[in-house]
Amino acid sequence: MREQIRELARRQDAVIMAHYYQTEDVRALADVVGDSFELARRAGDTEWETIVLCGVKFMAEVAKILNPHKRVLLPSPEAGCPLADMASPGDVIALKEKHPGAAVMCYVNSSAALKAVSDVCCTSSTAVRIAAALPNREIIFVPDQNLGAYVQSKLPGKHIIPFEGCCPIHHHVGVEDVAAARDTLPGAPVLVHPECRPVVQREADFIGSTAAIIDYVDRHEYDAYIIGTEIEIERLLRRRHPNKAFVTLSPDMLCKQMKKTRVEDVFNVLERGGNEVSLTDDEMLAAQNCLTRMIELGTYAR
Ligand code: CIZ
Repeated sequence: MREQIRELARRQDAVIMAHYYQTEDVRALADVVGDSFELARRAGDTEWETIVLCGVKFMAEVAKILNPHKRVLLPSPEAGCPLADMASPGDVIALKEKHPGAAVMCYVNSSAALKAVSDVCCTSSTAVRIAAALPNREIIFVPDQNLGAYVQSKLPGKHIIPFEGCCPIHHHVGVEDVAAARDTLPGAPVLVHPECRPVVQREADFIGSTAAIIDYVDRHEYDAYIIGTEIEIERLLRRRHPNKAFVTLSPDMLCKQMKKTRVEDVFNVLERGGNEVSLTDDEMLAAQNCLTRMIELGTYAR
């Protein structure tokens, strides 16, 4: 099936992109593997006619908004992100009325409608630098409260007004999980994602996006690491560093939505078509500015 997928992609001038949280067999099909920022950036760069986005709905929407004339296919159309639907445009409008001088920054894990009412978008790898680059002191941050708190901790001169959303996978881990993991792998550094709660962030040796966590392990010489993000990152790191030990903070850090895409779905979407992301011109136009600003400020930030 792998061969057939490659051939179908070649004939349709399609690029296959996969998020780090996709399973190994799906990532192995991809021309580009990365975090949301990298996928968004490369989707905009690419000369291909079709983008097959192995990830969740908001990622495919981002690719489409940045490339309105391309065909963007989501192999598993039911793969969503619970965080993306936590805040509505109405919530942002209400916050804007309360804080008229504030910029609205929205995490990429959000709907196209939320991006349309935001001034700038960000990913976890770019949030701090993009917030720092904004002229406003007050920033309404939607929808992830923990990433908002992380940005606030890094930029005390700013006033971050967080929305109360969260990623259930990251939010549910606690300090007791950190203590248990430290007992399992004594001396191993604890690397956590900023979607974890501030109490957990404070216990960590390093806080960073998936790309930053992978980079940290690549650059350090410890024998073992404790990983505080979706379990696929531990699996990816094990393959990359077979002589090192890894443990994820909790076995529950598994995003079922990210695991919905199977190799067969990639085959089916290329062979039969369908599952094409469809947004109206108005929806795309309204959300575009916030994403192009993210790419500009985020690329500079990297
Ligand atoms: O930005 C992303 O792709 C997500 C969901 C996490 C991360 O830190 O890469």
